[in-house]
Amino acid sequence: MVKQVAVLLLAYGTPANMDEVEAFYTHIRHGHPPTQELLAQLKARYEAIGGCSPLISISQEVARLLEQRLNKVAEQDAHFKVYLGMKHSAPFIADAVDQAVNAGVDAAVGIVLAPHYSTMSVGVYEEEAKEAAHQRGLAPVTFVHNWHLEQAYLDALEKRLRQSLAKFNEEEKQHLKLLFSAHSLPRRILDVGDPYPEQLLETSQALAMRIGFTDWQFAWQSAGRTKEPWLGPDILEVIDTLAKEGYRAILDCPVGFVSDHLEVLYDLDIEAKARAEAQYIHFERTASLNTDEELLEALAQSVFRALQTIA
Ligand code: FEC
Repeated sequence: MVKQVAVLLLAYGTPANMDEVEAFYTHIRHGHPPTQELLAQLKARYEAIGGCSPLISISQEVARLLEQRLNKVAEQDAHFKVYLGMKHSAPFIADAVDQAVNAGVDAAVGIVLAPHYSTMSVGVYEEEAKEAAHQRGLAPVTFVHNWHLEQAYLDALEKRLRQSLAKFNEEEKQHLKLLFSAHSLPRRILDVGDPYPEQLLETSQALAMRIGFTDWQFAWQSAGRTKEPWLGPDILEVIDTLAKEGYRAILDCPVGFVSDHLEVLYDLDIEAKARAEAQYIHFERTASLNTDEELLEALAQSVFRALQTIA
């Protein structure tokens, strides 16, 4: 008999339009509404990228293509259905689980569209998915914790790094700093030995080695506007320091993100770029993976590996 496998493909979420920004922000802030000032600032960031983040449409396309890929490659005794669930906006993680329950499946695999594990990111998706599955009587969810060294993911980023390096002239390349960046998290994750910083460095190191580049460093980006300290240095500070050191070219590879969304289109393309250009630095960032074949391959391989652990 053909085994029915649900893949819960999970992503951050985004407001569908400007009217939903407040509800989205309140959800991110664990039910605490933002001040009018913070809300206005967030709305201004969405307006600056055209009013809407492409995160949901890209994630929906990834879900569709991943389902096709899994069914093309898989052996005949498994049939995959991919259900997209968001942490902070509809369709929520529980909605994806509902769909899987209604379809009646024999096994479920959860994977997040974020390659690196943190108790505060992937750990939360996992908890929510498992809780929803448990409450609704879905098969136990086997979770992919991280896929930050998956070959196809590294291949895709290596290709993008090489494409971006070609945008600098020879003189700029002589004095170019390569940055790798990811969403910052509150510094307290270090107290629990969270693997997030280490996994990000592993990805960065592997990529720098692949392209034979030694002048690189890691920078954090997009820290939340909360009172507690966040991991640093922030990419904006790093740009200022590099300007003082005389760098005139920076290439940033946001390894922690897979798609275009607010934190890439605003924080890097608008804010970081402006900060660099004000100091006469040529700033580029690698193109997002979005619906790239190699991203789909990395996700598919991770799902197959997870399935082997339950077979
Ligand atoms: O395009 C969009 O509309 C959504 C872009 C977006 C992505 C994203 C990914 C991650 N976040 C992570 C951690 C945190 C923590 C907080 C937090 C806050 C925000 C705020 C916005 C936001 N994040 Fe985000 N994140 C995106 C957007 N993030 C907007 C509010 C910022 C503010 O305070 O003004 C703090 C709240 C909390 O305690 O939860 C922590 C991590 C990722 C990467 C992994 C993933 O995608 O899940 C980690 C995309």
